[in-house]
Formats: sequence, C-alpha cells, structure tokens
Amino acid sequence: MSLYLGLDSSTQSLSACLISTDTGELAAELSVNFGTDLPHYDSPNGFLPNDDDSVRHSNPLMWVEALDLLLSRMRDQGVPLDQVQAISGSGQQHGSVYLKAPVSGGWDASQDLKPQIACLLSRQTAPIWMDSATSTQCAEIAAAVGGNEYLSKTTGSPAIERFTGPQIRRFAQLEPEAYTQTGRIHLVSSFLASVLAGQDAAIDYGDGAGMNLMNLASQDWDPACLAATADGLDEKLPALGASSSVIGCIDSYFCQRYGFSASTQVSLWSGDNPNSLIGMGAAAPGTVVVSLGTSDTLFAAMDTPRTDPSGYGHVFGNPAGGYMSLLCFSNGSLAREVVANECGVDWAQFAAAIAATPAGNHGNLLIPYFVPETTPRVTESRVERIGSEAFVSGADKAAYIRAVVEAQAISMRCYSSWITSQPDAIRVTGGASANRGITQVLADVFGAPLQRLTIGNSAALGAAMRAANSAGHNWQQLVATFSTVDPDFQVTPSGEHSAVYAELTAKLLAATRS
Ligand code: XUL
Repeated sequence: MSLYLGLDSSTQSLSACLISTDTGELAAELSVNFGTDLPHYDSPNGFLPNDDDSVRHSNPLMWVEALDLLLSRMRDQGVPLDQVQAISGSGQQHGSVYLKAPVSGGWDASQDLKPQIACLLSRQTAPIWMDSATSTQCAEIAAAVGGNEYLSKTTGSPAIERFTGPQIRRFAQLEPEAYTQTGRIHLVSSFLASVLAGQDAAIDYGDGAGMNLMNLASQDWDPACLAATADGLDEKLPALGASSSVIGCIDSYFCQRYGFSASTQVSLWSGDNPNSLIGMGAAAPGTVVVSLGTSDTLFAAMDTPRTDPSGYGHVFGNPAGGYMSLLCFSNGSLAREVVANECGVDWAQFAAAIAATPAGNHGNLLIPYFVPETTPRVTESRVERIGSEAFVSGADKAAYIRAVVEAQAISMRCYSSWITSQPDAIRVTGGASANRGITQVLADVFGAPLQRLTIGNSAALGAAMRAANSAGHNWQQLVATFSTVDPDFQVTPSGEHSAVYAELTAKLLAATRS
C-alpha cells in the first residue's frame, strides 16, 4: 500500500494525517493535545506562562515528547506504519529552536527521544509566533539595513516582532553566552524534520520567508539581513531548500520503535500556512483561504511577490512553486474563547447567540484585541465596548459574542484588500470553521459564499500531499483526490449587508487609531 504521512506541530497540538494514494482515502487521523495529554509542561494552550504578556515561549521538548506519544498511539492502534512511503510535516511558523550543534541523529531506540534531545539544547525554551517582545530589535534591524522598505522588498515583510530574525537578535542581546554556544538555529518545522530524519534538515523556502532573513529573489540568506541581526549568524543557520526536497531516510529509532520501514523517506517540512495552502487545494492563484485557528490567517497563492502597501501582510514561499500572500490575526480562537468563557456559553450557544442578533449588531462595536495584535499592529491588549448601554455594561451577552466575531471578520476584510477586493468564494479551515455562527458572519462581511473541504486538518493534509509529491505523485492528481469540497457545507451570505459593514468598518478603524 502507498501511504503518506503528514504531521502538523501547531501551537496547541501535534496531529497526523495519513493518506493512501492507492484508495484515495484518508487512512488515519490522530492528535495529541499539549495541554491535556502533556500537562506536565504547564502549557494548557501550548505555551509557557509568563508575567510579561509580550513574551510567549514553549518548551521544545514538549513537541518531541508529543512526537513519541503520537507515533506510539498510531502503532498501538494498528496503523500500518511499515507501509508509509514518505513523511513530511508542518510547523507553527516563525518559532525557533536553539541547539549546541547541527543534528546528527543516531537516536538510541532503548530510550525516549526527550532526554536525547534535551542534552542538545543551548536554550531551554523556544520563542513562538505569539511573542511580540522584539519591537526594539525590529527597529534596530530595520535601521541597520537602511529601512523597512529594504526588508519588505528583499524578504517579503518589514521587520515583524514574531519573525525569527528579531527573535534571534533579542536572544543574542539578552543571553550572549548562550548565543555563542548555539551552533544551530532551527525553525519548529526544520527542527522536527531533523529529529525524524536523524540529520540536520534544511529550512524550506515557504517557512524560511517568515524570518526576515531570506532573500526571496536569490532564495538564499540575505547577507545584509544576517549582519543586521546577530554576529556569526550565517554559521548557525541550516541551508535553505525547495519544499519538495527529500532529506533522506527516517532515523532507525523510528523503525525500531514504531515499525517504519528503513526506506521511508523524510521530506523537508514547511510552515503551517504554506502547508495549508497545499491541503486546501489553493496552490494556484485565484483561491482565497481563511484559516480560523489559534491565529486567524487569510492567504492565497501568487505568481510574483507583491507586498502589502500597509506593511501588515507577508510574502511566503508556496511549496508548490511561486509565492503566497498572508495576513495573520493573532486574536483568533484565543479571543473567541475568552468571550465564550466570560459569557459562560459553549460553542453551540455561541453560534445561537450570533443567529439571534442581526448583521451589524445594531451598531455595537468591540475593539477586540485581547492579546497584542499583529494586524493591525497593536502592541498592548485593548478591549473596549462602544454602543448601547446593555452592550457596554456587558448585560447583552449575545451582542458581545457577535461583536467579537464581527470585529474580527471586518478587520480581516479591511486589511486583505491588497490580496483580494471581492472573492467569488472563500475556502475555510481550522477548528472554528465548524461553527455555523462564526462562518455566517464571515460570509456576510465578505459578501461571499464559503466552502470547506471534506478533510479537516488542512496543514497535516498538505504535509501528507507534499510527502506524496516528493515521492513522485503529481499535484493535479493529489488535489483532485484529497482537496475535495464538502457538498454538505453550505454557507452563503444571509442578505446584502455592505452598507451596514461599511459603517462598522469606518468606526472600527477610527476607534483603533484613537
Ligand atoms: C503566520 C503566523 C501564525 C502561525 C500559527 O505568520 O504567525 O499563523 O503560523 O501557527
């Protein structure tokens, strides 16, 4: 049987998606949740507690232990891992892992991975994409290369707090000795690829573009960006490579422990958004995707790198070739969860509250930044209710629930106009795309119907499809087989609401600026 495995190491979980190119079916789907399955890492939402709101780190050993746990569950459930031909993966973007030296593998199958990786770390924690503590470093890097215009043109984005370059600079400044002792800096994606392959993996162009370090045109590290970031950085970074490259065969640890065949290939991993672009069947320009996860993102493929004039959006590499545009909204599910918890409702009641309130919410508006936001840039959390007395006092819970979802959708539409002015349809993915209330608001605000695919985890699916592609299967066939639109998912705009939302958009923009 020809099976291909995609792994997705996201903020809150590690998931697997196993596809069969023989039957065209999803052969297995499994997940490990960091908060509930690995509570000893004290990371209920996938990151460590910190008194400083702007600092967000995770323990990289949690990701490694999750890998052992997920694979042992697959083995124990009788998943035929011996028939997996190739594996690829997806990692939350921008996060960085600091090692004393490049990975050389040869893991000992008589003990878990965790202690074997623990002794390789030169820094115990990994800053992740939610970290926004690097404004100073962003300004310094931009100044050193002659301005953000250079960075945008060369790397696809201005200096961005969560991007890896500014994070590396902060580490080098705060812990110079530990930085000196660091021989290799990986992204989450290339770190886990290295663990699986038992050798140092390259960073793919898709994820590499989220570092403020990669020159999009030459597809190599940009010397000016390296010099502006930290001393000796060129020796600490792995090579860059095409997303379809094969690293080599899986480390024998995984064969002995979990029954993989010694010939199983491991291909480069990529970021979760580039993988999702593939899984959603959106690798060719023209299809807009909205992912409603821990962060909300909006993205689409593009042939040539076109940067966001307002400076919020990014250009990443498209794993199928070319580029993709992306906007990231940090206040995704975490913000919706805060509102649901404050109102004491479950997700069905959350959707019912939205159904019971009208589009435009009688003009009630929420400034919805429960955590610092990247689009637009809001450096400190800010939540404010503007509108009726019942809304402002918190008595009108339904209006509060609609307000957070409307503010998020309005913001998404407003800041994505450089990518798409009026999409014909939007493909949705991510946990919250199962919520009818949230998706209805999205359709109403964009004035466009939504589509969802039959396979839910688009990042893990995209990784599995990439594994199959690097083993010789063509994109067209893979997309036609696996990225199929769910015919039972019907969400269309509930009416014509453009005037109502134009008014709320103006109000939100004015209030955010004030
Ligand atoms: C994208 C971004 C987030 C993470 C979430 O730029 O920061 O979407 O990739 O995992």
